Amino acid sequence: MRKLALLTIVLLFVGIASANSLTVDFYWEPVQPTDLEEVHFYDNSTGDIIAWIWYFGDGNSSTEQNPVHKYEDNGTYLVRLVVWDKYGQMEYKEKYITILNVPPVANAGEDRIVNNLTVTFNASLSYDLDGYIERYIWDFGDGNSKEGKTVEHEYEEEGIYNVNLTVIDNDGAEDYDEINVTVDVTPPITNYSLNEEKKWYNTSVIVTLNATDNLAGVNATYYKIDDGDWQEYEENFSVSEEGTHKIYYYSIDNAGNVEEVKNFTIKIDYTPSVTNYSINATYGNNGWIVSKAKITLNATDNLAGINKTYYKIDDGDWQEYTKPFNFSAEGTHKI
Ligand SMILES: [Ca+2]
Ligand SMILES: [Ca+2]
Ligand SMILES: [Ca+2]
Ligand SMILES: [Ca+2]
Repeated sequence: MRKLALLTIVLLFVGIASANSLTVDFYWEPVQPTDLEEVHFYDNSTGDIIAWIWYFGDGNSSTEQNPVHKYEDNGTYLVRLVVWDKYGQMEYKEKYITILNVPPVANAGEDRIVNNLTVTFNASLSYDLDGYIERYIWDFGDGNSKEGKTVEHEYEEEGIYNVNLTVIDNDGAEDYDEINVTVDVTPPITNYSLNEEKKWYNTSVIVTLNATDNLAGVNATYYKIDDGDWQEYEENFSVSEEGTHKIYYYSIDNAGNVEEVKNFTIKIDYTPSVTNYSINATYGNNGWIVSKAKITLNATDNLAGINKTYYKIDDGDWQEYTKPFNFSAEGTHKI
Protein backbone atom coordinates (compact mmCIF):
# COMPACT_ATOMS: atom_id res chain seq x y z
CA MET A 1 0.00 0.00 0.00
CA ARG A 2 2.84 2.45 0.75
CA LYS A 3 4.40 1.80 -2.65
CA LEU A 4 1.19 2.59 -4.36
CA ALA A 5 0.82 5.81 -2.36
CA LEU A 6 4.34 6.89 -3.31
CA LEU A 7 3.70 6.16 -6.99
CA THR A 8 0.56 8.22 -6.83
CA ILE A 9 2.51 11.14 -5.32
CA VAL A 10 5.22 10.81 -7.98
CA LEU A 11 2.62 10.76 -10.76
CA LEU A 12 0.90 13.76 -9.22
CA PHE A 13 4.19 15.67 -9.13
CA VAL A 14 4.93 14.84 -12.78
CA GLY A 15 1.41 16.02 -13.63
CA ILE A 16 1.96 19.35 -11.86
CA ALA A 17 5.37 19.73 -13.46
CA SER A 18 3.94 19.25 -16.96
CA ALA A 19 1.11 21.70 -16.15
CA ASN A 20 3.76 24.24 -15.21
CA SER A 21 5.79 23.80 -18.41
CA LEU A 22 6.54 27.10 -20.08
CA THR A 23 4.58 28.23 -23.19
CA VAL A 24 4.38 31.78 -24.49
CA ASP A 25 1.54 33.45 -26.34
CA PHE A 26 -0.25 36.74 -26.42
CA TYR A 27 -3.05 38.68 -28.15
CA TRP A 28 -4.25 42.26 -28.26
CA GLU A 29 -7.39 44.34 -28.43
CA PRO A 30 -8.74 45.91 -30.52
CA VAL A 31 -7.74 43.44 -33.17
CA GLN A 32 -7.26 46.15 -35.82
CA PRO A 33 -6.28 49.28 -33.94
CA THR A 34 -5.63 52.68 -35.45
CA ASP A 35 -2.81 54.96 -34.49
CA LEU A 36 -5.29 56.95 -32.40
CA GLU A 37 -6.21 53.98 -30.21
CA GLU A 38 -4.50 52.43 -27.24
CA VAL A 39 -3.67 48.77 -27.77
CA HIS A 40 -4.21 46.43 -24.84
CA PHE A 41 -1.77 43.51 -24.93
CA TYR A 42 -2.67 40.40 -23.00
CA ASP A 43 -0.23 37.74 -21.92
CA ASN A 44 -1.62 34.30 -22.74
CA SER A 45 1.40 32.25 -21.68
CA THR A 46 1.44 29.30 -19.28
CA GLY A 47 3.95 28.27 -16.66
CA ASP A 48 5.33 29.74 -13.48
CA ILE A 49 6.24 32.99 -15.10
CA ILE A 50 7.99 35.59 -13.06
CA ALA A 51 9.08 38.12 -15.70
CA TRP A 52 7.81 39.56 -18.96
CA ILE A 53 9.39 41.84 -21.46
CA TRP A 54 7.35 43.24 -24.35
CA TYR A 55 9.05 44.79 -27.34
CA PHE A 56 6.41 46.70 -29.31
CA GLY A 57 8.46 46.98 -32.47
CA ASP A 58 8.56 50.77 -32.47
CA GLY A 59 11.49 51.10 -30.05
CA ASN A 60 9.31 50.94 -26.94
CA SER A 61 9.08 48.13 -24.42
CA SER A 62 7.34 47.19 -21.19
CA THR A 63 7.86 44.77 -18.33
CA GLU A 64 4.21 44.64 -17.32
CA GLN A 65 2.32 41.42 -17.80
CA ASN A 66 -0.53 43.10 -19.69
CA PRO A 67 0.72 46.43 -20.96
CA VAL A 68 -1.13 49.15 -22.82
CA HIS A 69 0.67 50.81 -25.69
CA LYS A 70 -0.16 53.50 -28.21
CA TYR A 71 1.65 53.63 -31.53
CA GLU A 72 2.56 57.05 -32.88
CA ASP A 73 1.95 56.13 -36.48
CA ASN A 74 0.26 53.57 -38.61
CA GLY A 75 2.34 50.69 -39.94
CA THR A 76 3.18 47.06 -39.34
CA TYR A 77 5.24 46.30 -36.24
CA LEU A 78 6.83 43.12 -34.98
CA VAL A 79 5.80 42.57 -31.36
CA ARG A 80 7.92 40.24 -29.22
CA LEU A 81 6.99 38.89 -25.80
CA VAL A 82 9.78 37.26 -23.78
CA VAL A 83 8.91 35.38 -20.57
CA TRP A 84 10.94 33.71 -17.82
CA ASP A 85 9.67 31.18 -15.33
CA LYS A 86 10.90 30.56 -11.87
CA TYR A 87 13.02 27.62 -13.12
CA GLY A 88 15.09 30.00 -15.20
CA GLN A 89 13.57 28.97 -18.50
CA MET A 90 13.01 31.58 -21.16
CA GLU A 91 10.61 31.54 -24.11
CA TYR A 92 9.57 34.19 -26.60
CA LYS A 93 6.99 34.72 -29.32
CA GLU A 94 6.74 37.28 -32.17
CA LYS A 95 3.64 38.51 -34.00
CA TYR A 96 3.06 41.24 -36.53
CA ILE A 97 0.57 43.89 -35.53
CA THR A 98 -0.91 46.26 -38.12
CA ILE A 99 -1.78 49.73 -36.90
CA LEU A 100 -4.24 51.40 -39.25
CA ASN A 101 -4.18 54.93 -40.55
CA VAL A 102 -7.32 56.95 -39.78
CA PRO A 103 -8.72 58.13 -43.11
CA PRO A 104 -9.33 61.84 -43.66
CA VAL A 105 -12.79 63.44 -43.67
CA ALA A 106 -13.74 65.55 -46.68
CA ASN A 107 -16.04 68.53 -46.24
CA ALA A 108 -16.98 70.52 -49.32
CA GLY A 109 -19.27 72.86 -47.40
CA GLU A 110 -23.01 73.32 -47.76
CA ASP A 111 -25.08 73.25 -50.93
CA ARG A 112 -24.88 76.66 -52.52
CA ILE A 113 -27.01 79.00 -54.58
CA VAL A 114 -24.98 81.76 -56.17
CA ASN A 115 -25.69 84.60 -58.61
CA ASN A 116 -22.23 84.73 -60.07
CA LEU A 117 -20.59 82.50 -62.66
CA THR A 118 -17.37 82.65 -60.64
CA VAL A 119 -17.64 80.50 -57.54
CA THR A 120 -15.17 80.04 -54.69
CA PHE A 121 -14.93 76.63 -53.06
CA ASN A 122 -13.49 76.05 -49.62
CA ALA A 123 -12.48 72.66 -48.21
CA SER A 124 -11.06 73.97 -44.95
CA LEU A 125 -13.59 72.09 -42.83
CA SER A 126 -11.97 68.86 -44.00
CA TYR A 127 -9.58 67.20 -41.59
CA ASP A 128 -7.33 64.25 -40.85
CA LEU A 129 -7.19 63.27 -37.20
CA ASP A 130 -3.90 61.40 -37.20
CA GLY A 131 -2.02 63.25 -39.90
CA TYR A 132 -2.78 65.93 -42.43
CA ILE A 133 -4.44 66.32 -45.80
CA GLU A 134 -1.96 66.47 -48.62
CA ARG A 135 -4.28 66.97 -51.59
CA TYR A 136 -7.66 68.60 -52.20
CA ILE A 137 -9.10 67.82 -55.63
CA TRP A 138 -12.26 69.55 -56.83
CA ASP A 139 -14.42 68.28 -59.67
CA PHE A 140 -16.69 71.16 -60.58
CA GLY A 141 -19.33 69.06 -62.32
CA ASP A 142 -18.85 70.78 -65.68
CA GLY A 143 -15.92 68.68 -66.88
CA ASN A 144 -13.32 70.85 -65.13
CA SER A 145 -11.30 70.17 -62.01
CA LYS A 146 -8.70 71.92 -59.93
CA GLU A 147 -6.51 71.18 -56.94
CA GLY A 148 -6.33 73.29 -53.80
CA LYS A 149 -7.85 73.86 -50.37
CA THR A 150 -9.71 76.91 -51.62
CA VAL A 151 -10.18 77.32 -55.33
CA GLU A 152 -12.11 79.58 -57.65
CA HIS A 153 -13.89 78.37 -60.75
CA GLU A 154 -15.72 80.25 -63.45
CA TYR A 155 -18.64 78.40 -64.98
CA GLU A 156 -19.46 79.04 -68.60
CA GLU A 157 -23.18 78.96 -68.07
CA GLU A 158 -25.90 78.78 -65.47
CA GLY A 159 -26.94 75.42 -64.14
CA ILE A 160 -27.10 73.10 -61.19
CA TYR A 161 -23.74 71.44 -60.77
CA ASN A 162 -22.73 68.43 -58.72
CA VAL A 163 -19.36 69.35 -57.22
CA ASN A 164 -17.13 66.61 -55.81
CA LEU A 165 -14.26 67.06 -53.39
CA THR A 166 -11.63 64.36 -52.91
CA VAL A 167 -9.14 64.70 -50.07
CA ILE A 168 -6.06 62.50 -49.67
CA ASP A 169 -4.16 62.31 -46.41
CA ASN A 170 -0.42 61.89 -45.91
CA ASP A 171 -0.89 58.13 -45.84
CA GLY A 172 -2.74 58.04 -49.17
CA ALA A 173 -6.20 57.43 -47.71
CA GLU A 174 -9.09 59.24 -49.44
CA ASP A 175 -12.48 60.62 -48.62
CA TYR A 176 -15.13 62.32 -50.73
CA ASP A 177 -17.81 64.90 -50.28
CA GLU A 178 -20.25 66.36 -52.75
CA ILE A 179 -22.42 69.43 -52.86
CA ASN A 180 -24.87 70.93 -55.30
CA VAL A 181 -24.12 74.38 -56.58
CA THR A 182 -26.90 76.29 -58.31
CA VAL A 183 -25.39 78.97 -60.51
CA ASP A 184 -28.16 81.39 -61.44
CA VAL A 185 -27.51 84.83 -62.89
CA THR A 186 -30.97 85.44 -64.36
CA PRO A 187 -33.55 87.49 -62.44
CA PRO A 188 -37.07 86.17 -62.09
CA ILE A 189 -39.86 87.34 -64.37
CA THR A 190 -43.04 88.76 -62.87
CA ASN A 191 -46.29 89.14 -64.77
CA TYR A 192 -49.49 90.77 -63.66
CA SER A 193 -53.08 89.99 -64.42
CA LEU A 194 -56.26 91.88 -63.59
CA ASN A 195 -59.67 90.47 -62.91
CA GLU A 196 -60.80 92.22 -66.09
CA GLU A 197 -58.94 94.09 -68.83
CA LYS A 198 -60.40 97.55 -69.39
CA LYS A 199 -59.17 100.98 -70.25
CA TRP A 200 -61.25 102.53 -67.46
CA TYR A 201 -62.82 100.82 -64.48
CA ASN A 202 -65.81 101.91 -62.46
CA THR A 203 -65.10 99.23 -59.84
CA SER A 204 -62.08 98.36 -57.78
CA VAL A 205 -59.54 96.26 -59.64
CA ILE A 206 -57.99 93.03 -58.37
CA VAL A 207 -54.32 92.67 -59.22
CA THR A 208 -52.57 89.31 -59.29
CA LEU A 209 -48.80 89.07 -59.62
CA ASN A 210 -47.18 85.86 -60.77
CA ALA A 211 -43.42 85.36 -60.72
CA THR A 212 -41.35 82.53 -62.16
CA ASP A 213 -37.64 81.87 -62.06
CA ASN A 214 -35.34 79.80 -64.22
CA LEU A 215 -33.25 77.99 -61.59
CA ALA A 216 -33.00 79.19 -58.02
CA GLY A 217 -36.71 79.85 -57.61
CA VAL A 218 -38.55 83.00 -56.58
CA ASN A 219 -37.72 84.36 -53.17
CA ALA A 220 -40.12 87.31 -52.97
CA THR A 221 -42.22 89.67 -55.06
CA TYR A 222 -42.68 93.33 -54.16
CA TYR A 223 -45.13 96.00 -55.34
CA LYS A 224 -46.15 99.53 -54.63
CA ILE A 225 -49.03 101.72 -55.71
CA ASP A 226 -48.08 105.19 -56.94
CA ASP A 227 -45.85 106.80 -54.33
CA GLY A 228 -46.74 104.31 -51.57
CA ASP A 229 -44.29 102.07 -49.75
CA TRP A 230 -42.97 98.89 -51.24
CA GLN A 231 -44.76 95.86 -49.84
CA GLU A 232 -44.12 92.17 -50.15
CA TYR A 233 -46.69 90.52 -52.35
CA GLU A 234 -48.46 87.64 -50.62
CA GLU A 235 -51.82 87.44 -52.33
CA ASN A 236 -53.80 89.44 -54.81
CA PHE A 237 -54.70 92.99 -53.82
CA SER A 238 -57.24 95.51 -55.01
CA VAL A 239 -56.86 99.06 -56.18
CA SER A 240 -59.99 101.04 -55.51
CA GLU A 241 -59.25 104.73 -55.28
CA GLU A 242 -60.62 106.84 -58.10
CA GLY A 243 -57.97 108.18 -60.41
CA THR A 244 -55.05 107.01 -62.54
CA HIS A 245 -52.67 104.71 -60.67
CA LYS A 246 -49.30 103.27 -61.46
CA ILE A 247 -48.54 99.86 -60.00
CA TYR A 248 -44.82 99.07 -59.74
CA TYR A 249 -43.55 95.54 -59.19
CA TYR A 250 -40.48 93.27 -59.26
CA SER A 251 -39.21 89.99 -57.80
CA ILE A 252 -35.99 88.60 -56.35
CA ASP A 253 -34.86 85.01 -56.80
CA ASN A 254 -33.18 82.77 -54.24
CA ALA A 255 -29.79 83.50 -55.77
CA GLY A 256 -30.28 87.22 -55.11
CA ASN A 257 -30.94 88.31 -58.68
CA VAL A 258 -33.22 91.35 -58.71
CA GLU A 259 -35.67 91.94 -61.52
CA GLU A 260 -35.91 95.42 -63.00
CA VAL A 261 -38.95 97.30 -61.76
CA LYS A 262 -41.88 97.21 -64.20
CA ASN A 263 -45.17 99.05 -64.02
CA PHE A 264 -48.63 99.28 -65.44
CA THR A 265 -51.50 101.73 -65.12
CA ILE A 266 -55.00 101.30 -63.72
CA LYS A 267 -57.61 104.01 -64.32
CA ILE A 268 -60.66 104.13 -62.09
CA ASP A 269 -63.61 106.51 -62.47
CA TYR A 270 -66.69 106.16 -60.24
CA THR A 271 -68.20 109.58 -61.00
CA PRO A 272 -70.97 109.65 -63.64
CA SER A 273 -70.72 112.17 -66.38
CA VAL A 274 -72.94 115.26 -66.38
CA THR A 275 -75.02 116.23 -69.42
CA ASN A 276 -76.47 119.70 -69.88
CA TYR A 277 -78.80 120.90 -72.55
CA SER A 278 -79.44 124.16 -74.30
CA ILE A 279 -82.40 125.15 -76.46
CA ASN A 280 -82.06 127.60 -79.23
CA ALA A 281 -85.56 128.86 -80.09
CA THR A 282 -87.88 131.86 -80.12
CA TYR A 283 -89.97 132.03 -76.99
CA GLY A 284 -93.49 133.48 -76.76
CA ASN A 285 -95.43 133.92 -73.52
CA ASN A 286 -95.30 131.62 -70.50
CA GLY A 287 -92.32 129.62 -71.70
CA TRP A 288 -93.95 128.48 -74.92
CA ILE A 289 -91.73 128.13 -77.92
CA VAL A 290 -93.07 129.69 -81.05
CA SER A 291 -90.44 128.53 -83.53
CA LYS A 292 -88.66 125.31 -84.23
CA ALA A 293 -86.26 124.42 -81.40
CA LYS A 294 -82.63 123.47 -81.84
CA ILE A 295 -81.53 121.27 -78.96
CA THR A 296 -77.90 120.88 -78.02
CA LEU A 297 -76.66 118.38 -75.45
CA ASN A 298 -73.31 118.96 -73.83
CA ALA A 299 -71.74 116.24 -71.69
CA THR A 300 -68.67 116.49 -69.51
CA ASP A 301 -66.87 113.91 -67.37
CA ASN A 302 -64.37 114.23 -64.56
CA LEU A 303 -61.90 111.51 -65.60
CA ALA A 304 -62.70 108.90 -68.17
CA GLY A 305 -64.37 111.27 -70.61
CA ILE A 306 -67.64 110.91 -72.47
CA ASN A 307 -68.31 107.71 -74.25
CA LYS A 308 -71.82 108.32 -75.63
CA THR A 309 -74.79 110.53 -74.98
CA TYR A 310 -78.36 109.26 -75.40
CA TYR A 311 -81.68 111.00 -75.53
CA LYS A 312 -85.33 110.20 -76.25
CA ILE A 313 -88.36 112.31 -76.93
CA ASP A 314 -91.50 111.45 -74.97
CA ASP A 315 -92.12 107.72 -75.36
CA GLY A 316 -89.86 107.35 -78.34
CA ASP A 317 -86.78 105.11 -78.52
CA TRP A 318 -83.46 106.03 -76.97
CA GLN A 319 -81.11 107.24 -79.64
CA GLU A 320 -77.49 108.22 -79.67
CA TYR A 321 -76.81 111.92 -79.66
CA THR A 322 -74.27 112.90 -82.28
CA LYS A 323 -75.07 116.52 -83.05
CA PRO A 324 -77.66 119.15 -82.20
CA PHE A 325 -81.10 118.34 -83.52
CA ASN A 326 -84.15 120.35 -84.45
CA PHE A 327 -87.62 119.77 -83.05
CA SER A 328 -90.81 121.41 -84.13
CA ALA A 329 -93.80 119.16 -83.32
CA GLU A 330 -96.57 121.10 -81.58
CA GLY A 331 -97.44 120.17 -78.03
CA THR A 332 -95.82 119.64 -74.66
CA HIS A 333 -92.80 117.36 -74.86
CA LYS A 334 -90.35 115.80 -72.54
CA ILE A 335 -86.79 115.39 -73.83
CA1 LIG B 1 0.22 58.27 -40.51
CA1 LIG C 1 -4.82 59.87 -41.64
CA1 LIG D 1 -32.95 83.05 -61.43
CA1 LIG E 1 -66.51 109.88 -64.65
